Amino acid sequence: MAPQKTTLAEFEAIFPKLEELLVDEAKGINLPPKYLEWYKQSLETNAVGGKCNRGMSVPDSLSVLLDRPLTSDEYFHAAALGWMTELLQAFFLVSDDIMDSSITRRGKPCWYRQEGVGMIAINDAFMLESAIYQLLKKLFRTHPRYVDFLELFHETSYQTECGQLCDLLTAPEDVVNLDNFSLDKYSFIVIYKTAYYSFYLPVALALLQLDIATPKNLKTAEDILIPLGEYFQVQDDYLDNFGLPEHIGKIGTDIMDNKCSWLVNKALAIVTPEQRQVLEDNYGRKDKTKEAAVKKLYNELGLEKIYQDYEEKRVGEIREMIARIDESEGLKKEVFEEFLSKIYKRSK
Ligand code: GPP
Ligand code: MG
Ligand code: MG
Ligand code: MG
Repeated sequence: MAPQKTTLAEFEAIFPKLEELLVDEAKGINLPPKYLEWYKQSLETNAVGGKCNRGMSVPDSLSVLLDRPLTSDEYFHAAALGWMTELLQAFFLVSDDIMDSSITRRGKPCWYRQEGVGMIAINDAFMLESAIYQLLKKLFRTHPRYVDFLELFHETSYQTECGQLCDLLTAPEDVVNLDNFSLDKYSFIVIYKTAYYSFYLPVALALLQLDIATPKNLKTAEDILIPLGEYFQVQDDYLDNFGLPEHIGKIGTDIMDNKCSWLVNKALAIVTPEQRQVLEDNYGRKDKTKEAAVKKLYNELGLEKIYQDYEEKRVGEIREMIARIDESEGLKKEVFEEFLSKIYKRSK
């Protein structure tokens, strides 16, 4: 029998069961009932409502690896791991939106900007992270790879935090220094802040669930998923400027936030001295008119076309890497083909 792909509706249907486990745990320590509601609200607003590509890729990968549809128990456990990935992402995004002074997320005001939330969002972010370990303990305590699951979540968090650190330090609010940016730094930032948790983590989780996370399989997964994740973040940077807020569910802030974005790096590589001066004078300032001047320069430089060429070239290279995969220890090329087809030419 062939593998079966999960739908967002099926995946979302698992969430209430996990939420119940989490709420029971908080009830167990007598968290006042009104505050249980706060916790539920934070879980529902921040973990649910996204595309769930990361989360759904755990059951999808599992089904491809087994080459058949999942039993309901396999699906439940894979979806639970998927939701832990989404909780990790929720923890990151709630925090990231504060650090980036972002306005909207998934078409709504960022959590910290919602009525009555403010800096309580920081504690809510911590609790979203704790929820991962609560669920892991409740559902995987007896799995032979329990310790590896724990280490994987810890390691992935550390990697993402290192990427975020580099992202933030490369983009100070008060000093704009274009010499700080480079494509090498860019690669470090995006591989660590995005690729590990978004791409490597879900596949490593599926491999662990099946207990086929051999060193060789993990290495192969990493060798392909990290470039794939890097490409994904280049898309995110491209869409920050060229995407439609209605599509991406957020308003781009990279120019005003002084970000070491793929676009500014590409611009710096081709600007004339006059154009560089435009960047010097306008990049990284919290001023809509200055932001517009940078956007205009990006158009003049033809960054849209440069991006499209990059996309074609990179996707071709990734396809070649996938074609060379050794499947002898239970890994399947199709796991990676699925990822690639989901993100190729995305507009959101
Ligand atoms: C998103 O990058 C970054 C993360 C999700 C990692 C955050 C890590 C922490 C340790 C908090 P981004 O700021 O470019 O994303 P977006 O454009 O969605 O805000
Ligand atoms: Mg951000
Ligand atoms: Mg950020
Ligand atoms: Mg972005």
